[in-house]
Amino acid sequence: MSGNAALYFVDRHLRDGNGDRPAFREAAGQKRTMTYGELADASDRVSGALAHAEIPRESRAAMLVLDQLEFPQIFWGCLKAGVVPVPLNTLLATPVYETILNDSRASCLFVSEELWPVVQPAAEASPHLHRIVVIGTAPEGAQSFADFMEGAEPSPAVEASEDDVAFWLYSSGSTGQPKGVRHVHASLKATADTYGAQVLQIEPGDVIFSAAKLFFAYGLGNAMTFPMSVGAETVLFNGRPTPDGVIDIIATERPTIFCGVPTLYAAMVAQLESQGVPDVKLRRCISAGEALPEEIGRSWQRLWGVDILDGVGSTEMLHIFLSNAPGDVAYGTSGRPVPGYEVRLVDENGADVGVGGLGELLVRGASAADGYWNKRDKSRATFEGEWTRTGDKYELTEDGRYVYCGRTDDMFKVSGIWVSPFEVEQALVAHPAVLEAAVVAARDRDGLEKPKAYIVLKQVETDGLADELRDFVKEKVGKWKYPRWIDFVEDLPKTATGKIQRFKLREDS
Ligand code: 3SK
Repeated sequence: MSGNAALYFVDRHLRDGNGDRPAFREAAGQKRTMTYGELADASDRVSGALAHAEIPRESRAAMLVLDQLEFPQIFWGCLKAGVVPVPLNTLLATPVYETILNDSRASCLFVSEELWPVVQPAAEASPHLHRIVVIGTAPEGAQSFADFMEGAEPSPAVEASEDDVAFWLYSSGSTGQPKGVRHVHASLKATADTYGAQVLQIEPGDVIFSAAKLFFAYGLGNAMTFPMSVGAETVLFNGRPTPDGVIDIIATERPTIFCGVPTLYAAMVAQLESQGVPDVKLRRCISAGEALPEEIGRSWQRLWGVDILDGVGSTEMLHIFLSNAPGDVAYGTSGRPVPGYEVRLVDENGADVGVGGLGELLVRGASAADGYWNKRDKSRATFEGEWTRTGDKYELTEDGRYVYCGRTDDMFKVSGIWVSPFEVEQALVAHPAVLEAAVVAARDRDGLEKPKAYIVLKQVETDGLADELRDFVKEKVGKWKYPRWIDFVEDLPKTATGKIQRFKLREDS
């Protein structure tokens, strides 16, 4: 039996007579729907069209695609063709897309028409791209998705080993240099069998809505592989998940499972406390991306009568490996290892750390990535045999739960997505008014981390400069990375060798 994951997640539903079951529905735009049978057919045709376009097996197909029906069609179509889809964060800036297109040497790009302007300069400069397929109206030099699919001969899934690389996801590194994380076919089923089946306990009758997008490993499991592992239905939303918009979608689409991140939960709680909760029965809510503040979990429970299961995962492990579980929730902790995963805490010398001590979290499980693309040193430093280093510091409590205590480096997450202080600093110093910049994580009113910048100017501060710098960072490195607070200072604290002492700024912030 072939190990191609598309056979299990897509075609199995046809064999089981479930082709008519609803698989995806869109909550916005054209509000289209798609059954499992329609997805099987569309992904066969994507596979055939890739072959017709002579996109070779194992080459990369970059996907800058919103949460819309074409996302699963393209993703599974690539797997069927043996082409490696690389879903990309839709919030990045042009220079980062340029880096990724060069690093991955993607031969093909699928892009939603709304996102074409931001990737266009990078796509046009890429020496590797042979084909650009735009979902919507195609500009010159590109092909529309409708044309790409027109008359494509369906092509069934190629034979693949479970250990063949199936897809990549890009994760940002501590220097802001994105790393291509290579995942094999077997990892998808491994996360569905562990977290999906045993913590989320997803069932065929569930309707799932994930505010975290499909390009993110967390969203890919929540909104695609977990529901597809049992024949459940997903609500897709192609817009920005604002608290208002998400509450509205829950009220109208009536999901049974909701997946969010702490920043969004905090904003939704504030809103729901004044406007009241829609009359919808959510049976499961989950959170990941960064540690959920205790008070947000408790308030959500009071409002909806359902706990938020807070967990921690990583792009390298594909999904959540440490989590609170139904009936076993301790707010303020990341819970216990998900069945199927083992974790360890180690000190700087690699010695195991016991209850009450602080150590780096290492994890072992079947969904670990095969390594980073073209980054041998980083792969060796992260994937130590069967154990994967997370870079997170944790403490183990007497009752076997893990409590998050920060990063081993300066990285932090905003709305569940990594931010490298170094990368934001580089963006700031590229502005003509900035002499030096240092960025640290500071906590907002909900206790969630956001970038704060300390800036030494070349000139005196002018009106509107802080806002101009925020826009500049958004443009250069990504929309979520801009500093929420900016302090203009005379100088920055430095070591004798000139390194910025971020810890001093952190004490201050
Ligand atoms: O950040 C997380 O906690 C996470 C969870 C699931 C999948 C991927 C990630 C990064």
